[in-house]
Amino acid sequence: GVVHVTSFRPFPGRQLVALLRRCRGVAVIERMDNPLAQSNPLAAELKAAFADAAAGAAAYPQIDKLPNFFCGIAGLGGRDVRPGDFVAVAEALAAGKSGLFALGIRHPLALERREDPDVRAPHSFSLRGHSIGGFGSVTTNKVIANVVGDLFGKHVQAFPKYGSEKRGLPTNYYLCAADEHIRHHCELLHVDLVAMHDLMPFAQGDPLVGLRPQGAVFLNTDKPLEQIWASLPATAQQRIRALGLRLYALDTLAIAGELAPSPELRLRMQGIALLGAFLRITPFREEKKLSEQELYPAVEKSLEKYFGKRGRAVVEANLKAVTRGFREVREVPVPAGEAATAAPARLPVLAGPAAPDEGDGRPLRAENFCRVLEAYASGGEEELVADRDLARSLIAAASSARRDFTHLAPDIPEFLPAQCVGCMECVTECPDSAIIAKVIEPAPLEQALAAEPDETLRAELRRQFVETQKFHTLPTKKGEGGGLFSLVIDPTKCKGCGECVVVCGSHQALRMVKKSPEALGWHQKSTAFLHQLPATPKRFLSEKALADLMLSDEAWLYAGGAGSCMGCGEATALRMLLAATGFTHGRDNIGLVAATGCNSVFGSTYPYNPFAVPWTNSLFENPATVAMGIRGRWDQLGWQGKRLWVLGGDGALYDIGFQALSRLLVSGMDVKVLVLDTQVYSNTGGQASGSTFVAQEAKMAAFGKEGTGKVERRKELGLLCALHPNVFVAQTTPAHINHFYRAVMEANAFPGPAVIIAYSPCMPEHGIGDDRAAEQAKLAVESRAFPLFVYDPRKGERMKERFDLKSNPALKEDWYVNPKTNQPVDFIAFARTEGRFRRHFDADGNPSEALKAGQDDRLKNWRLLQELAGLR
Ligand SMILES: Cc1ncc(C[n+]2csc(CCOP(=O)(O)OP(=O)(O)O)c2C)c(N)n1
Ligand code: SF4
Ligand code: SF4
Ligand code: SF4
Repeated sequence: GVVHVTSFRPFPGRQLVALLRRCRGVAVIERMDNPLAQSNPLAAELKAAFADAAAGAAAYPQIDKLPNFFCGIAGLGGRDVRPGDFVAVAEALAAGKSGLFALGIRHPLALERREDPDVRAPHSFSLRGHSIGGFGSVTTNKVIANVVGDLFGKHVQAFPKYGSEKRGLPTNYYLCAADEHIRHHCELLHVDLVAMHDLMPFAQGDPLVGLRPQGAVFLNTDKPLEQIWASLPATAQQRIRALGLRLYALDTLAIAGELAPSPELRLRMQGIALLGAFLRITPFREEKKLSEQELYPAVEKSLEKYFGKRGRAVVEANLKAVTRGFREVREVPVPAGEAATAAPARLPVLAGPAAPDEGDGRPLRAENFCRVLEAYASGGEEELVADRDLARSLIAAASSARRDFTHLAPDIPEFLPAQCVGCMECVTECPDSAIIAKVIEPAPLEQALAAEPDETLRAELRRQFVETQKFHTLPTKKGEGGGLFSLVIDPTKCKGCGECVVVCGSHQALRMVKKSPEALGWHQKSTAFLHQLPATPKRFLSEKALADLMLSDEAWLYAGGAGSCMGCGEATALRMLLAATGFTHGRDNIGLVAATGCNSVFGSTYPYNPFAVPWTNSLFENPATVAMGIRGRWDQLGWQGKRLWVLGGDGALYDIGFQALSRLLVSGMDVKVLVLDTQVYSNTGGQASGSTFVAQEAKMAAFGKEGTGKVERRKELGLLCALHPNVFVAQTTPAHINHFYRAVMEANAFPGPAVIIAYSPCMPEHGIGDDRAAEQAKLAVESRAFPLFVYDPRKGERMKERFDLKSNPALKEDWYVNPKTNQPVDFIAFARTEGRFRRHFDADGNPSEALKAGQDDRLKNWRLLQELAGLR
């Protein structure tokens, strides 16, 4: 039998003893590990309750012997707890085993899962999806669940795989429909339908695992029907034949591209076409004898529920996508014949420039770590033995360099060298370290080209190197000899956000193109060629031209391959922080202490770590405290020169860890702090923080019948920090390259604590396009939503000497007026461009009273800053 404890306090000791006293053995399964304790908490309390009963405590049932306690740890490494695990526990218990066991991992204490029975109710139907975060699959799955529940009267369970992947990265989702209440909750291994966003899942494991004979496979592909079969790996063809699977295909991206009301909805909308295909290829509609037309009202109702708040046009576009999915999904003919037996294609691990290189005798050995990376790349991570290195979650430096994103995005930038001026903005702003630039002297370039045997390729490679004003004309005039500038887009790192194209702007030296085997082949070749060239000679690097920092190898301390969303503003801020610090202090003199938040999640999703410098994460609330400890020890060791940075979101540093931050600031210790200000708790889905703007719609500050978004005024963390004794403070954005770099360099040089607050656009929470980070940050500054400032306590006795507002436009005015439109760029103008304020505008575009209050808050703040800077 099974007892499920739902209330831990007051502990139901008497009741549990009464229920279990006749059992010979009791297995206690807890989703945690309490190292060095007597037992996990539930097991400890249960044993205590039995001890009380044995001692004859009042009101306890009498017992004459104790059961055999068998205590288990589940869920380590985020592993699923499966029906087969319960079978293994029951068998071990029946065999009289006692003591401690673990589930779901490879470890001496683990019970082996020999089989994984199908525990679904009879006539259940289940779907497993293999998709990409941000493709709308999680929402689609919920909409499908609603429709199946409403229209077909089924019990439905729909959920995504629990994990830390953000937008743009592979993920799974599950749906189960049954005629009775669904009692299991685990990742679905026994399924009737597998849906795939493309062919990638075949390279990452076995997406057909657990698919029943005569089941169905849905494939999103832009290939013509007749080419689809040939594009499948041989092992997949063989399985499809052997199991008699039906194969369906649809180009959902094309449908979304034609129907999406705005470009940023294109990726998110493609998932919804699957709903149409689902209704067509599953048996539900026929069982209920519903016509196509009878489906749509229920579909519309569900779409209204999920997309209604985005407006009628979005609901209608989604409904059209469903209709087209229903009508256009095609069955792919499976040709007769034998398929060759071949091992499943596995993704090779990239040979990265930053190889894990810890030597023997160190806790993290290279061969171990390559084994881990290979296992994760090919979907074999469950086979890894939970040894000492794995159990401590140690990750080799810059291991994310070995992660391959080549097949994630549909588009990739193309470089048009003739238009490039070498401004380095694209290299600096790319959140994924995917653009690499170099300046090279003509002789070594010719030497490298000479090694290329293919003449056409050689000519094409040479064409990529351009004579720019900065690196060629000016040095030539000075008689120093000019250099040639070039950049490449590493296809294994680019997530296709398009931000580089936006920042390149009127230079028009970058444009997005559809990925093709030719385009990818070219990017691979040009990237390999650039990597083998010598580093940019030092004479082309000047501390005055800060945008050029990333030409230097020392500045390259954040590898691509992190799990951040496409276009994430936090990632750019982190890269730039490391570039400026590495450039002046060197990679061996930097340490990072991260607060839990997006930065720690995309920065340490096992086994991928983008940081080439030591990094640690303790808790959400305590990075400042941990850093004080590290600083103290470093100083004892005489390591005063090393720079130590705390990283954290606004949730961590404006709110939950504010007290610890304040303690650090008054301590005077030489610790620097970077606040990644997204104005919400991004990692947990956008709860309001102290930094959220007035009127902004966020969780805990909802917009609707009960509220108008955030009502409290914004907390100005920068000012609060500045009023601590002797702290350097800057408020800046990664889009203001010089301001940002200068602030970091000053902070590093400041003898004491320093705080940098970086405006970090967050696509899903701000409701902006994946390519908008830099543009929205600029607008936030222009509109006084987030003014730039630097507070340097060394600059003088009076506040106005220490407080610098330079780099904001129209310093003495309330609002900056855009010379092109002649319109003031006020907070309302900024709000108009972001989804988080969308509902404050009526159909005619008039702002709400609440948004006007938001504008008032920003103006009051700006005037206070002007006053501090002596401008009012
Ligand atoms: C004490 C504590 N409470 C809650 C959480 C769950 N949690 C993890 S990250 C996070 C949000 C982080 O938000 P923020 O600091 O703004 O960083 P962002 O994700 O926006 O970068 C929360 C609430 C936690 N880890 N610890
Ligand atoms: S599209 Fe995005 S990820 Fe790709 S190179 Fe440009 S900025 Fe980087
Ligand atoms: S932003 Fe455009 S002009 Fe500037 S370096 Fe990049 S490609 Fe060249
Ligand atoms: S900060 Fe926003 S954009 Fe960046 S990873 Fe987190 S949720 Fe994604």
